[in-house]
Amino acid sequence: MDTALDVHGPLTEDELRRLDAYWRAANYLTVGQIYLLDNPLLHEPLAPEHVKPRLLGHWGTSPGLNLLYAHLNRTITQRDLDAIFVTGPGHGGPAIVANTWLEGTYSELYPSVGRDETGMARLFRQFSFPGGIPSHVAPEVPGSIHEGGELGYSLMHAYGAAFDNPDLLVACVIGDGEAETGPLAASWLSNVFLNPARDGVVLPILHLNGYKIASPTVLDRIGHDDLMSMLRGFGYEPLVVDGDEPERVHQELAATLDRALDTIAAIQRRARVDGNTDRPRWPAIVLRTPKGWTGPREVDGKRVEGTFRAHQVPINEVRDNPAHLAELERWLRSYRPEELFDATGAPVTELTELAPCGDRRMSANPHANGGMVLRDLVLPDFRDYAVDVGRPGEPMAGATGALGGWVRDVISANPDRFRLFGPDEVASNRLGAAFEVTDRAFVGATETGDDHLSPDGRVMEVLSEHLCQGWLEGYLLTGRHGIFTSYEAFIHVVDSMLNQHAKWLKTTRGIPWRRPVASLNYLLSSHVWRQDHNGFSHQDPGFIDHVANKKAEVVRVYLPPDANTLLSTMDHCLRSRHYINVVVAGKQPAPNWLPMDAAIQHCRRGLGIWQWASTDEGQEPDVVLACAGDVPTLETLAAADLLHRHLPELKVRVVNVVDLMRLQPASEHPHGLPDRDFDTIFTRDKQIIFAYHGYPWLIHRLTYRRTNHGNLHVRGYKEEGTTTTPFDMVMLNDLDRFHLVIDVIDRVPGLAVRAAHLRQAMVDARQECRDHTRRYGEDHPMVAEWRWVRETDPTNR
Ligand SMILES: Cc1ncc(C[n+]2csc(CCOP(=O)(O)OP(=O)(O)O)c2C)c(N)n1
Ligand SMILES: [Mg+2]
Repeated sequence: MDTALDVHGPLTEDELRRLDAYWRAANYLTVGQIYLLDNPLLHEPLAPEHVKPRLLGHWGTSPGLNLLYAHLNRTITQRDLDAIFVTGPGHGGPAIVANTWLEGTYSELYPSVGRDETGMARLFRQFSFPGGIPSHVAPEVPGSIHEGGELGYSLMHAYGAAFDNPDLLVACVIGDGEAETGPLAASWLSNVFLNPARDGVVLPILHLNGYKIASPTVLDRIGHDDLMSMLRGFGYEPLVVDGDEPERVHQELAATLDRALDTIAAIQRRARVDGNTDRPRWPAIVLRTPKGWTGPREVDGKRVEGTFRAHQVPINEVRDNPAHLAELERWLRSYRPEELFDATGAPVTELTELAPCGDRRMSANPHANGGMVLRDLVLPDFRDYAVDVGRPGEPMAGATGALGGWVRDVISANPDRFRLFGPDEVASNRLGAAFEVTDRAFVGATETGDDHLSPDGRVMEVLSEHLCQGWLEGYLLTGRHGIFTSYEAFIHVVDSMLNQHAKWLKTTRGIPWRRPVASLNYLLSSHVWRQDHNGFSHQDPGFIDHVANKKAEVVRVYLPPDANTLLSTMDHCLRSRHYINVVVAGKQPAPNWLPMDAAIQHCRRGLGIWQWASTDEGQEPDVVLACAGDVPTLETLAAADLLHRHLPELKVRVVNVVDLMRLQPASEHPHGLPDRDFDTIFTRDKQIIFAYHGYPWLIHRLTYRRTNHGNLHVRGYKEEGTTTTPFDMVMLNDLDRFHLVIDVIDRVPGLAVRAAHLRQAMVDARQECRDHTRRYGEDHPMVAEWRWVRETDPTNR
């Protein structure tokens, strides 16, 4: 600030001067990170060798982020707020890094980057530098729960963090370009699910700097009134700060933040003290300031400040172009670093005093390092919810229905740290028992006849897979637990979000100060094989393939074949940390194979021989029938039954796989079965007919290094489907019992001739079953009523 000002606002002249100095310091440190290799305090005239050879990073968003960070610090200190900062335009990484360094957190966690001249030089050098730190608000950045590399998820992460955190303020900066993404556009709805009494608060701050990379932003150009109407329509009270004169903007922003925080406090008081649960109108700030503010106005005759040209590095070819070098030096010196840093390079006391202390610093807030505040779930004993399996295949019961009772009691036992998320499918996925103890969270208007809606609900149902995923990620990253239940086909909607979360988990594993968080658990029901109401559009088991591409140490895929194995699997998943667990299970009535003890044993093994279904005990098998998934397991057992009846001399081994990653070699995945064990179970040279839930190629990918891979033949979903009966679906994909028998006959040496009659009978059976569906509209009794009848010793299961 060059002169004393006559701008009115809540800041005294001294406060204004100090806030502005803080902002200048953060801006200086941001530009330093983008440009400088050396000479961090400009003690010498800037020379080409002081400048990085590759100029990388994003300047445009940074001054706005720095401004907001400094002002939030002021309110945190003044009101003793518990606050975290979510940076939607995460490409503004150097801005947030600068602030964490000013607060001291950065040097506490990375002592080699101290708050002195040497540390500052390292801070600058490491940014976007080989072997250094990434350019975004990546996991390495203290206080970050949101890297902001893939745009669109800031506001949903912010809401996820606020749920069940009544004292937390989540300040969420949303890029105006980011606001054009589908996920962000849906995120405004989140306030309808936020309970002002029980949850914390999100303060959305739309950073309307007018541009994205190369174009103006839609929200900047639809006109002020429409933007205000949009935000009001979503239930917010928009508060606008608009300007390009620093002193005026400082005063306006300080006044606006005060107003927003007063409103928030009043809303919370109304809900918490007066018990008023009406949907409040939460404040949202619109900050309209120039993109690349305080940067070069013009470069090479073209306007830069306040345009899209400020997005990344506004002055290029600095090492070779003396005019550019001079312009960079002028820009850096415009922040007057000599006033901001002392002789040692440390920020002057006047600045450090402005930052909050200890855990109140947004960069040190424990909520942003969720594992630090994570508490284990109280888990009821899943054995108490077991389906009583007397003999294999009985009783018929839906797996997710059996799980529902346990999930209900998990909700009851953990009223402040567990939620169930789903796009309107909790009841449809047979987890409706949850509604015996809770409701769907909802603070919108309710009408008579609505089913289980309440502001206190712990089931988060919104028809947006993006929101379910984003809320859950935010909830997990701030130290809580949850399950996301969805249709198998439509979970692909969040493929890309899963990528980002998997990257976050992988990276944070290698950051010592980041504590492990609870796993992200998907329960995919309504799966490919049982789309009785629906059809081809609802049939896609490829999410598993997508997940299998991710780093082995963070992904797990489970295909429990029945209710008891599902219970055991989910208990395991909710206890696990820092993984992405994908569980696929059926919701329709289906045979149950294993009593609870055997189910637990089987899940511990991950895959194993089902002795009771096999006929090879004590001998070499002639063929291995392997299966993974509930429907393939049923077809495999029915095929084993046919083989036993018609070819009693054939020695059949039945292997079931629950934990798909067991198929990989131990060198590829921590769950991988050692080769010797794999060879023992799958043999080194016998034919393997593998009935798999999803696309067959995945089984080949996972097993291609195994000794006996050449004899492995996989049946699975091959993109054939329609609205038809369950058995017709498996027939359409050649996964049915008759086809599996045909596969055995065709593959096992010597059978082709000997079993020609049986083969023909199988072809005929398929035709008969197909005809039956066309004539009667349901499956033939020979399959619908098939039950496992072979006598077995129950202790062998
Ligand atoms: C989903 C997604 N699409 C595209 C990009 C590439 N990208 C990076 S920054 C950016 C522009 C962002 O503009 P805005 O949100 O307005 O941020 P700011 O102006 O503050 O830099 C784009 C398109 C991305 N990171 N993520
Ligand atoms: Mg923008």
